[in-house]
Amino acid sequence: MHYDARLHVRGSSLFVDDLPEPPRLLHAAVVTSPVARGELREVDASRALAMPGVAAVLTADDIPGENQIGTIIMDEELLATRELSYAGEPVALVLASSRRLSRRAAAAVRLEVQEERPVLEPREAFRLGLTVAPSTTLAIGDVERAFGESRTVIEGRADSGGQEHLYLETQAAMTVPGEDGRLLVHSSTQGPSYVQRVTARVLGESMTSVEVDVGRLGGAFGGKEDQATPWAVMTALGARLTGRPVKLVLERCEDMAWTGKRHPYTSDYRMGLDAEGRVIAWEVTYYQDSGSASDLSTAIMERTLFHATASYHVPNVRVTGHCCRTNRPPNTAFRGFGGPQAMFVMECALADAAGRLGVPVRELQERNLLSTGDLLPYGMAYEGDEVRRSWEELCRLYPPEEEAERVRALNAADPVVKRGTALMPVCFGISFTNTSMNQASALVHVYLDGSVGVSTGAVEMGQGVGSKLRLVAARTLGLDPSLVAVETTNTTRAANASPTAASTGSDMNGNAVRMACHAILERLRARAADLLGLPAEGSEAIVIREGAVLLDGEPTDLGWVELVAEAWKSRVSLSAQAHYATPGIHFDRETGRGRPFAYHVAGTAMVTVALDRLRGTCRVESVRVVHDCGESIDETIDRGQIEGGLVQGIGWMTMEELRCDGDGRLLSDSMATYKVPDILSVPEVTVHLLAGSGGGSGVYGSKAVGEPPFMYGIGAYTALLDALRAAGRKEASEHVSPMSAERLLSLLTGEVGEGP
Ligand code: LUZ
Ligand code: MOS
Repeated sequence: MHYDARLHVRGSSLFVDDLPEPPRLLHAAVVTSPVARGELREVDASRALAMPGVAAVLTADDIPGENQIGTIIMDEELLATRELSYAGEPVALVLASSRRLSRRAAAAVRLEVQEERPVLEPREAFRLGLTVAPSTTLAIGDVERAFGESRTVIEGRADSGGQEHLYLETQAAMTVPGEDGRLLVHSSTQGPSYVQRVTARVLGESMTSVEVDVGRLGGAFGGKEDQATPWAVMTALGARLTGRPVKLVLERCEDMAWTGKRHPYTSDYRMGLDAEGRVIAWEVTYYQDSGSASDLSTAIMERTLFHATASYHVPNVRVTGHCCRTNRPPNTAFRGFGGPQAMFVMECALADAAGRLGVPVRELQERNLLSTGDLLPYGMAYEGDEVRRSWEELCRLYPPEEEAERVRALNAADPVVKRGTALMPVCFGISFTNTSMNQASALVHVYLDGSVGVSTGAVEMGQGVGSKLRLVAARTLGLDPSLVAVETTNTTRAANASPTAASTGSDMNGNAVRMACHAILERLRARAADLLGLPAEGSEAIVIREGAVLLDGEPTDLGWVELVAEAWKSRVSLSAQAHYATPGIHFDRETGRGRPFAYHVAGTAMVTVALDRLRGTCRVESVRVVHDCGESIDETIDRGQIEGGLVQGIGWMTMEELRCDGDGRLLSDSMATYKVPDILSVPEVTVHLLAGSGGGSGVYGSKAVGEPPFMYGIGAYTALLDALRAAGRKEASEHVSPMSAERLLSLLTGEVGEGP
């Protein structure tokens, strides 16, 4: 079970804002740009500084080091100097004795700004030559020839909207100065080492003067991979310049308005099919709304290109991605990281093609599913068989013809509610696409009472990585999990760690924990052999199970605690550090060829929806899933990830709609104006774990689970297309998600909606 659940249900888990407040604490508030685009002429803080209790107002001029928070491309200032590029861009930091005073003082800082016309549409940005990086293309086969040989060619456009992360805990950080200039930064971040590095850069100091500690996060979903950093750096800057502790916790509306989201995409596609319905040519141009700075946009576009063919085999592909610079907050990582946007386009095109050919979508899908050995557009062969096996297993459990028949019968009997059903296969590559990031470390201590402390770079954000690491340590050492404690994530115990992201947290950190525990175990077994009077090779026959030391499977007089004490007496180290690097992966960006992923995770969902043709409302009634977890480390946690992911995906596809006004200010900046799935909108979900799959380089044969289930949500969109057909709506050549109630109603009434 999720180890933290005990704490969460009692309200006793500590998040950044729950940490004891040190004396002389200053509360920070951020003054941000009121315009989406413009020039900053002057910052007048005099009225704020005159308020009793206001300690300082800091601007870019106060930064001792580099005013730069970029990760991949160095194009983002911590505090704006002159150019303002989105509404909500940080300009100044106000430090005051209370949270409320900090906000009042921030409102009293006067900015003199020359407003300019913002660019808010990615296609417009591209036309104007505004991009955050050069465009990239991935190609395989001969796409022009394949179009020439195609029997059917369809073309279209598919737009998917952005998505607010809506982590329960908003962005938060607190920095406490220590002795000799050292800073301790508590941050709600997925990437403690990023926070450490950027803090040192901005302060112009060494990384050794910054210690970052992370207990747990109240959710992240990618929104704290990169974008927890600026807020943490601001508290460190404030602490450095005032010598006092500084805390910054964003209000919900601040967080929603100022931080980046899932990238909206607008894409043009062309698909060629042969006479048998095989997709033989696939061409897409993706226009990504990157926002005003690059952030992780280029990495996200890379994952989009890699997932251009989704769960299908297409021999001739040419896909191009443009990362378009708009005057919106820099968009960022979000569960799926560009994969969902790519898969959405593919599923839209298949739905179009099926409509054109007059065959059920599932027939086209099935014909084109990836088989073992099929080449993916980045030159790696698909090595698994779970795409087809999960599809077949789902169809065995829930024959789709029967579901289609059931839906037809219901639709015939009901003039108002029209149901629709769709299958959604998912195939998602596991590893950071940037090969270098696929490394992790663990530090394990066995204490003299036999208990075990585990530190890694993995961040617990609710996903249960801590629980999994605990099970891995217990399993490797042959102990009960109650003996194992997972420590906070701290840059002094796990250095240069990759962010906990890309679904790799348990795989990589788990493997590092396994290696470190194994090293200690080897020493203990050698010591046990000695104590039992065996020759050195005798340790082979020794096993520790449930805290007992077994010889050839038989109990001995030696127990775990005794063995640990004996090892210490003879001065054997009871600690180990291990480093894990995912084996066998590489990618050449010049040629677009390699083996970027350790493996793929696959599964298939059947989604059935009910559409009210008078009200435009829809309900996702059921989702049945066959999903591959490999040999699950913890089935309860994995099922939680599958259910949570697919509900979040359904939200993205059917209700979550970001709106901003014509000046680029976010209108949907609260829970009253931004609709997310709630407990009442959760469908009946049945999850079957696919049996008998291997091939995961996850720890102990398990597979990554965080992101892949998100994309089952796309099935809600295609099921709605099916329901719309039943409601008599003609095919449209443009696809727009989310299929919000407003959009559904405008489609049903034939009026042109406003679009997201
Ligand atoms: N983060 C990242 C990710 O930096 N690289 C990736 O490939 C990735 N994939 C998924 C989620 N986060
Ligand atoms: Mo992520 S989108 O794995 O931070």
